[in-house]
Amino acid sequence: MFKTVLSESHRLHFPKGELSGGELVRPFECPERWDFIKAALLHNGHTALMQPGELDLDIVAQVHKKSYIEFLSSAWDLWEAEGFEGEAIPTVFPARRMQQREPDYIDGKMGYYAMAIETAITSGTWVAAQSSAACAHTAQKLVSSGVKEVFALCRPPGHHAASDLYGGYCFLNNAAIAAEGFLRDGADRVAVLDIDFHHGNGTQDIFYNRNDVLFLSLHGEPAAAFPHFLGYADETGQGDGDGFNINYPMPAKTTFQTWNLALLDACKRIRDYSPDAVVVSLGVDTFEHDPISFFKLKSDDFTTIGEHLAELDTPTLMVMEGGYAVEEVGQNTVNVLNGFSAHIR
Ligand code: Q9C
Ligand code: ZN
Repeated sequence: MFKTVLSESHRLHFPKGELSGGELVRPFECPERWDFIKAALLHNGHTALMQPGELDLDIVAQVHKKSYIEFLSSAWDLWEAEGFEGEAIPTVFPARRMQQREPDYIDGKMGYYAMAIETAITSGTWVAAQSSAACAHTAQKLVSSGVKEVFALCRPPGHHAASDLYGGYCFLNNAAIAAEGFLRDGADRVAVLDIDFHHGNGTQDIFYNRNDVLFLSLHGEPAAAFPHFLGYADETGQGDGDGFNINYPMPAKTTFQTWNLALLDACKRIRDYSPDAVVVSLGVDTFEHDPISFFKLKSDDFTTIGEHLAELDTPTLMVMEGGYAVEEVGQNTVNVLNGFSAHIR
């Protein structure tokens, strides 16, 4: 049985609008995702639920820049103080050949720290983002203390958030915070395996120059899929991190047969690295009916994924990322956990 760390505070982040196809639509990343996952956990006998402890701000500060944390914690207040009526969304960006300096004015700050604008900031966003990170951190502590089946039901997700960038529904990088936690608690090497449909640009960026965290990501190829500007196979790391970043971009309509070959290769690379802990950025937006993604995985395939993860035979933390086929997101997620449970020693 999995132990799940989760917090009702996720509900404090629920923007009314997401800019998609030129319209403000109801966000794909919505509170019901969490409800369906929780329901599926209980339905499958994973009844051990716990709330996170206090968030360790030192660990957050290890992953994110001080100025970015300051921005996230004050953005809504600055936005409101301007008298703006809508949710906080940027309109202007430090594009090519422009200055990369943080402006004083909130409109400028928004664009300075955004990597995408579908993600609105609202009054409860910062508290919700911290509660999500706290779930990852508390869950990591459980794994470090020897608990074998641990799931951080993080919402909002985290893997698009870099040290100083938010977007793609993400604010704090929960998986990176967990990885740092493992290192702090004695691990020499940690692998972060990102199986969300989207490239984990934030996590890649955070660890790009380091060899104590191996980052591997299976995702829709950037030429066709969000986040579009990172995630190519030739991004292999830099400096000390050279060779410790591995991307598996795949084209539209990729089926489990092909995707699984990438997973098996990633598992082999993880074994060669011999980490003390594995963090799985667990997105289930690879599902065939996901509304914003283009892979073709079926519900049963998620069970097989869990089995392969168990075969790594390494202390593992599952961290929730994306998955937007709301009614199926719960069972697909729990299938991964069930496959893992059935195969761990
Ligand atoms: N019209 C995660 O899965 N927009 N983030 C895609 C939709 C952004 C996904 C285009 C998708 C972000 C954690
Ligand atoms: Zn995703």
